[in-house]
Amino acid sequence: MKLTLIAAFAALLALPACAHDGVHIIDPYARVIGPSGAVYFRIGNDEAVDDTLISASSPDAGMVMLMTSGAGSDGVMKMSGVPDGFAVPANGERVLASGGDHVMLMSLTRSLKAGDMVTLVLTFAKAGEVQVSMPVDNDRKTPPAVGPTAFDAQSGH
Ligand SMILES: [Cu+2]
Repeated sequence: MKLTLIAAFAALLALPACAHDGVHIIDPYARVIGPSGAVYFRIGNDEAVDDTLISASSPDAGMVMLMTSGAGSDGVMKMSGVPDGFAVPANGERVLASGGDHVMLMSLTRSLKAGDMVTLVLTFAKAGEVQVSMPVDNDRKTPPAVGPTAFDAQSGH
């Protein structure tokens, strides 16, 4: 009995520290061009209910918006705001990636270079606030969520 308890306790300790309130942020990074930037990451949801990323803020930016990139009806790639937020399916994942969904940083409060850390506070409908830090990495490539990566080279995201 005692041995079983110790084994169970050891297994608990081995759990990753990110098991908080159902959602966790995977592989976040920021791409910065001048006074603005775009942040990409994956959102994992371990809960049996859907969640939604409804807003974001950052001490490093004057304004933060949830945005998506994609081709308009005229075929031209453009960005637009996502007022309803990013839905994250139950027991699933939502990918924010170059050429698609992203968190936009505007009016950066300091100049950021490669390797600098950026802090984001993400607000989820169910999980509440999740704070995440990520490096600036303008060279990292993620697979485009939608459309060609050519848009990426032109706009910075
Ligand atoms: Cu944008």
